[in-house]
Amino acid sequence: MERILIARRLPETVLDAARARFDVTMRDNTAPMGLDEVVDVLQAYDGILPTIGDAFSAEAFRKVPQPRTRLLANFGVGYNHIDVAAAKAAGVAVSNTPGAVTDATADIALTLMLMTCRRAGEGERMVRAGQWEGWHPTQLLGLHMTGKTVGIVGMGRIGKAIARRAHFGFGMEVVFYNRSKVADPGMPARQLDGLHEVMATADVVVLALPATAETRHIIDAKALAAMKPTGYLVNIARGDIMDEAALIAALQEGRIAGAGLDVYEFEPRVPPALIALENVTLLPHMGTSTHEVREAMGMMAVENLVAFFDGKPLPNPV
Ligand code: 8YV
Repeated sequence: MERILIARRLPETVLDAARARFDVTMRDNTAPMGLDEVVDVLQAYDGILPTIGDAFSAEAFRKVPQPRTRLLANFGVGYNHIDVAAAKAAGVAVSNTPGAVTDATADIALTLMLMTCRRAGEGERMVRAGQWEGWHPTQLLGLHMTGKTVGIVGMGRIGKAIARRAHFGFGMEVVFYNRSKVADPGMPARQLDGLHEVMATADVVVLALPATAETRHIIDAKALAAMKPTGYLVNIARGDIMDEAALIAALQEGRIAGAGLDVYEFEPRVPPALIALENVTLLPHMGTSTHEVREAMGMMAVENLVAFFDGKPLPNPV
């Protein structure tokens, strides 16, 4: 029976499914695995179900060029904590959990859009602080999303799901940037040529790109400078696609209206400068945090492990 490491506590149904087929060790620790631990586990387990932050870097594979591990069945669609080329060179396959995360992540994008445009965080803080002195017509006025333009950066599964919600739910016009041509966005939407064109056209820009070497800091000072001063930025993807220092500067100088963030460049470190800003909504990476979705992600990762060790094709290869 293959030895499998599950890198965090997962829902019981997922653990049961894994235990029915494998010799499972569950790592009961919420912190990511650092380099030393990764080096150890690559030598000790046939399969690993890792997740965000676990350091499966090129350095780890340099230290363990012939690992016992043959599959990293990642829990999550994003796998920027795994150096896939280095893993493959060491004979380690990688899978992820697309599809399972799409709707919940799109929902968090809409949550952040609404919370930020409608100043819901500010309002809640006011009530909790006992500072609400009663309704008046010019209190906490925000942006009416209905009829405005949303600019989606990265029109993959999640980008399309956000666009659908924004268009059909809020009557928003959709423009988007995507590296390759998107033949069927699934709703009325205009693909613009350049990233900066989307940043400049949208009232609300939503980042839905994977983190890769090419997308690192794609949202830099120049991209932010293209935005309308009344524009809002929402990031539900990965923190390092955005130059966080440049975003903070743009917010502090009032060059954009606000931001809604679920992810951070140096997660879980959230810069005090962001926390100090009223016009920013800050969530602790909650894109997929529902019972159903975490269960579905876990089941998908386990299905990849089972298929792989049964000698079948990986359902979700990376
Ligand atoms: C996960 C995510 O919860 O799927 C992803 O890429 O960002 C989140 O939904 C987290 O990354 C665990 O891997």
